[in-house]
Amino acid sequence: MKRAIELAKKGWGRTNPNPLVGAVIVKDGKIISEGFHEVVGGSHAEVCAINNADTSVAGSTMYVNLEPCSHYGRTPPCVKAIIEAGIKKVVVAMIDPNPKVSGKGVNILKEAGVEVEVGVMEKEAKALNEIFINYVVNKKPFVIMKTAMTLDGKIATFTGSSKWITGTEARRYVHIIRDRVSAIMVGSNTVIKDNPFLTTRLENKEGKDPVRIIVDGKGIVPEDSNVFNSSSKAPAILATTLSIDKDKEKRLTEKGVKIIKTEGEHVDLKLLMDELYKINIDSILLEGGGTLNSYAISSKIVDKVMFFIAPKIVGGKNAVTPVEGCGIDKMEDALEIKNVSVKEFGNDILIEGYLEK
Ligand code: AOF
Ligand code: ZN
Repeated sequence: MKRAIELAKKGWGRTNPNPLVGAVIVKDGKIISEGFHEVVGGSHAEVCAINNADTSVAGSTMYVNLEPCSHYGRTPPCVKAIIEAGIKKVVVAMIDPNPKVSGKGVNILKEAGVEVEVGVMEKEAKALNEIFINYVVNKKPFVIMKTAMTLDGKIATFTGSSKWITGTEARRYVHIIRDRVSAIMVGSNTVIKDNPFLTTRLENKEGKDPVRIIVDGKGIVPEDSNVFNSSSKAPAILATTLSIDKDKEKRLTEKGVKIIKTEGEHVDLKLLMDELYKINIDSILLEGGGTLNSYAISSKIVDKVMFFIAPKIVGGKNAVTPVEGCGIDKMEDALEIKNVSVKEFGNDILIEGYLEK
């Protein structure tokens, strides 16, 4: 199962909004075949493993990190392929949270006389597919708020200088995350101040750019900003309100920018999430700044946080912090981060954890 999970990770950033799945076929104590889900719409991991076998898989055991599917979707059901191949036993890490499958896959296998064991490395399998689980259960994109701050909690100096807070290893990891998620989201201030491309730059692999989402209620982001003019194949989305200038909206649309509008003075982030879910965006890396972060937290759209901390002190009471807005008044109301874990990147540390919504 460990190997199946390792294989599943090869699909990172390519299977969205579908799950990461790996499958291993074992016969007489030896691995005789392996497969993983490479790309959304492509063959499922189980079918890849069966097709990749050089010898007969009849009488073998399959290890797979997600319950085999029972439905006709983009591809025919995997349970059918497993039964027809004569596989004797299937070891599954977790039941599929997708209501189209959930439990039905296991039942069909059992009815056909295939032995099934469920729950092997379940915790690891659920962590691996946290984005997919949230997508099919909550029908929302999984939002990861990422920030890089100094030891004294600043995301820039008082003059706005922010290049660079963290070192190369930490920044490289952020690009790996950009490669895995469907979209990246920033506020208008970040685009105006930093003029970022919001693309993925990896060293030894071709990266996949995420869809670039700019939250700009007033419609003030300049049309010549890099996000609207780069050669990236990934679409740009401007999330704004009805107050955007009609001619500007027209010109941006002609450039290929998708405009999503909500009513009211500010972009309604919850409604925006519903719209993004509808276009298959299963995950969003929220890269600030402080105002959008605060608004995202108060709108309860954030699922996970990633705080990179660099061992530097910049000071300054006007230097911005990762979460601006008004803040809460009582410490007992502070947002608590659950399942906290810590990683090191060079001299920087990363604290990750989850928000209860
Ligand atoms: C995958 N890859 O390896 C497995 C999946 O959209 P479809 O028709 O490809 O079906 C997707 C569903 O199939 C998915 O939500 C999950 O429930 C199940 N298993 N999906 O994309 C795989 N094993
Ligand atoms: Zn399947």
